Amino acid sequence: MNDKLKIGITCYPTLGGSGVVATELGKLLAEKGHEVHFITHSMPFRLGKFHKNIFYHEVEVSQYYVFRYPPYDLSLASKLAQVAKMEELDLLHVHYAIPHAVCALLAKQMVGSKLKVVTTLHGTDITVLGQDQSISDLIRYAINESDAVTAVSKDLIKETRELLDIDRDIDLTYNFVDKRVYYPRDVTKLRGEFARPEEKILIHISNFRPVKRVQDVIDIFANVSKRIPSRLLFVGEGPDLSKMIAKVKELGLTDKVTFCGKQDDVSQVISLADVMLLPSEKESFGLVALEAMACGVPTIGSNAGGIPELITHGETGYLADVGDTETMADHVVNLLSNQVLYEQVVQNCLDRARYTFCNDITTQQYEEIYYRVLGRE
Ligand code: U5P
Repeated sequence: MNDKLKIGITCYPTLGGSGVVATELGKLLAEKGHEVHFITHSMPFRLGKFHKNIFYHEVEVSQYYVFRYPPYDLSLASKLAQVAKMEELDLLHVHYAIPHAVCALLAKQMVGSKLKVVTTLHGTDITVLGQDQSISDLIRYAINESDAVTAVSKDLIKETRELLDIDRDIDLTYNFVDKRVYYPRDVTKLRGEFARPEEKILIHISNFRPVKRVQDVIDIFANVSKRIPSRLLFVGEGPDLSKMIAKVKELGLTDKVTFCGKQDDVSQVISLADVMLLPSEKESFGLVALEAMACGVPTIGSNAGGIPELITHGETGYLADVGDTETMADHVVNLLSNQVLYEQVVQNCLDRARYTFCNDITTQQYEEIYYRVLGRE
């Protein structure tokens, strides 16, 4: 089946794996000829330039004075219904159960059951909100009433079933990277601006939330830098950033660590690095590790959540228990001290990213789900 669809997409448009994946998926669907309507509170940051077949509808929140809290969720539901009607959308693909799936289900009630709702679970709505009794019934409702539900790792599916007592079908749709954007680049010149030729570069990219355990990144680097000449690059910003800047100073590592801040396009900076560090406490997938893998940069991190589904220990990177920074540092040193092993691991990364997590596979998988819910298989 290859008829073209009209798809509404709602996601968190700011930094974070779910918004990035939703935006990239929308761009790829548009390239395949589908009409894609982003319905969000601000422009998704990876949307970038003008694209044929992509439309953007901004959700404006009413500031009417009787509202103690501006009702974003109701404004979104109403906008989803409005766009669905006006543009004759076939379906809404919403990323995150709360509030997006709930809003989409309300829009569906307003528009009629021909409008289908596909919900993708990315993590936080299950692993954090799912534990909150006051909201778990609503999340369960959103999941059970969606026409299809997908999740980005087997671990997340398992957790959804256990925490929320869900037994409906959930499709596994791993995250993906666009191979035209993430590939190994020759960055010799740029690298010279960050490190001396004998120095190795370690990188960490995140939203600096406590769950990312950025402190562990510093501990790993402090250990590694005593054993091999190396530097650390941090990309991104978030709640723990200032604490981490202070920590780096306290440890006397300021000369070896660069905080690059938030970057809109990380594909080039990743290629500067020799390894990626991802020691998270929880991670439903770990998109940055995949972005690194596609650029030929192995990840050393924790075996939390969905990370082991992405990183095959000993083949495309190395994993240790959450908080075991010593073992992680040993893995970094072993890998970076053995050129033959390093080249093999890099090759494994490139193959795995290309054959297992590539944009073509995932886009087709989502299309099949759309056709299935619309009864057009
Ligand atoms: N990200 C950026 N710029 C930054 C920090 C993060 O684009 O400054 C992106 C990562 O490249 C990744 C996403 O696509 O945000 C974070 O995903 P995750 O690793 O939290 O799943």
